[in-house]
Amino acid sequence: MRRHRQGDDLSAGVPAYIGLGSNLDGPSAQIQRAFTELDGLPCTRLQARSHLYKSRPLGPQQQPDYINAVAMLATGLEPLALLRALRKLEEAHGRRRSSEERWGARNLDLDILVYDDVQLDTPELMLPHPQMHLRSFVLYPLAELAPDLVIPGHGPVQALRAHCHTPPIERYEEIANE
Ligand code: A4P
Ligand code: MG
Repeated sequence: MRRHRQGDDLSAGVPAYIGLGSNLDGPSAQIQRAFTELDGLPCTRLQARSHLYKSRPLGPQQQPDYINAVAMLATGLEPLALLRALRKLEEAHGRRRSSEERWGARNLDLDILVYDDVQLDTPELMLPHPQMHLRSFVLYPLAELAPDLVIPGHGPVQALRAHCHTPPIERYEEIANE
């Protein structure tokens, strides 16, 4: 997974957890590609990735099921620089925000769930992600990577997952030709 790139200061990296979601244009392939692309961001490496999970959409129901996963990064990018880099990846996957309804179908959604111990409350970036403790499609994959991680004000991921059943979720076994 690791590729050394000259000029990267990897020792300065902090842990950041990214939620990946897709329900259009071959969702599992979109997510797999995004893992590789995350590992290719400047000053960033992919430390770990969860399995893929499948769930019904939260929000408007007239859209395909979602595939979700979580990636753990070590990154030297500041939070806003990371957010902007994630937006570029979303756009490279063909995502066009202006044509989307809120919580509507998308090729790729990349949310920063947790960035080190940073807490932020601005319209552009909220950390930790404000809905993460309520969402099965975040908590199940995140619990694989960081069960003891404490979400400020809510508790450890593993305990939150044990009480979260919305939306119903299952591990997604990859099938060729999806
Ligand atoms: N923003 C603020 N904080 C953050 C953060 N921590 N990470 C801002 C990323 N973005 C953050 O996001 C809207 C705005 O949130 C951005 O301008 C950003 O600066 P967006 O990606 O443009 O739009 P969105 O993702 O449609 O909006 P929203 O409300 O964040 O949606 P969610 O919460 O991402 O939910 N059902 C299933 N089963 N699986 C899913 O993955 N996803 C959604 C979208 C709905 N239903 C789902 C799933
Ligand atoms: Mg988003």
